[in-house]
Amino acid sequence: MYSDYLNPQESPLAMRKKIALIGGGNIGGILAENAAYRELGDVMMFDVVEGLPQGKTLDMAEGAPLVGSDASLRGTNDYADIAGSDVVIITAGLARKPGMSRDDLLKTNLSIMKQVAEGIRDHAPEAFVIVISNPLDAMVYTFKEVSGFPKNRVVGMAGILDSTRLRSFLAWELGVSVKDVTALVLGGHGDTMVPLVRYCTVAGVPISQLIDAQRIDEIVERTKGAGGEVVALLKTGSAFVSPALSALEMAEAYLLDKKRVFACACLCDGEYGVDGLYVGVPCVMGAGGVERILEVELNDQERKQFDASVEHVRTLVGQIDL
Ligand code: TXD
Repeated sequence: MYSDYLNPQESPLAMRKKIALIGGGNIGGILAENAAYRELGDVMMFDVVEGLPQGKTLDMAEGAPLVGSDASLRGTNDYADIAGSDVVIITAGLARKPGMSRDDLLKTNLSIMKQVAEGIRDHAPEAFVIVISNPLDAMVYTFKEVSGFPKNRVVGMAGILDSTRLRSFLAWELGVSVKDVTALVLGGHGDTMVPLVRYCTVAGVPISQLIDAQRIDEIVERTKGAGGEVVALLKTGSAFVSPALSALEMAEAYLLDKKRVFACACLCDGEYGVDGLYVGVPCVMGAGGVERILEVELNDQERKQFDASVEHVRTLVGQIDL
């Protein structure tokens, strides 16, 4: 029985942080592997499928000597095992199939998120929670409402992924290092997302000086459709490596108090003229979780696109019956 398996590092004296992963599927597996192998913290993977989290984490734990990691990796079907988690990352829920929008997942994933929120509220009430499940803006809102956690400890992973995708496309276009490209994508995590081209740079140089306007528009459209592009190719699910790596940047910023600036789905209470909704905005992330939201200047066109994106989120959230 798995419960007989005792990971020697699973000691009450372990000084590592504890990272719980709710959902042990495609993204959950990448999260577990990278979090443990980077020794970001000890990993506890939860899933409703018997054996899935136990088997995945046992396999990873057995490979640990090859990467020199001493972080523990455990799987469970019991929420009690996430007790004491510093960070909880939620991927529980269905993923898209070709032809589906993120919004099509609302009904099914809403009932899952309610269950997950209760489990985390009851067993890891002090954790910093990163929601990944789609439709993201509605799922993170649901978690906040059901759990009652403070807004600085509930955040959605989306804009950082969309911004990262835009960074990649720009770097490939210009033949430059991805390290030197910065990009910012705000708004809802869907077709109405708002890539802020004016704030995209290569080593501080605005991309408008380096790429013609028509090509920039094409790259912006690819960014908006990037998730769907992967779904169409995979046919059996959605992107899972880049989302996992994006969420780990957020978890690391919290655990190591890095004061990173990311576009994340944060609860806006008046910022950007938005009240009581989670939408993608730039925030400072550190030991205080979402420590503050940065309000950047938007021109008329950007403001119009942002407001339209917010309205889409508001309509989606309006369908939630808690
Ligand atoms: O940028 C973003 N936020 C998006 C999010 C990027 C990519 C994927 N996005 C969404 O993440 C996707 O649309 C899904 O809603 C989630 C998870 O995607 P993943 O690809 O990891 O899905 P899988 O492989 O189907 O894994 C989901 C796991 C699976 O193992 C189920 O058994 C489990 O969730 N599951 C549950 N775990 C806990 N509790 C409950 N109730 C539950 N139901 C299913």
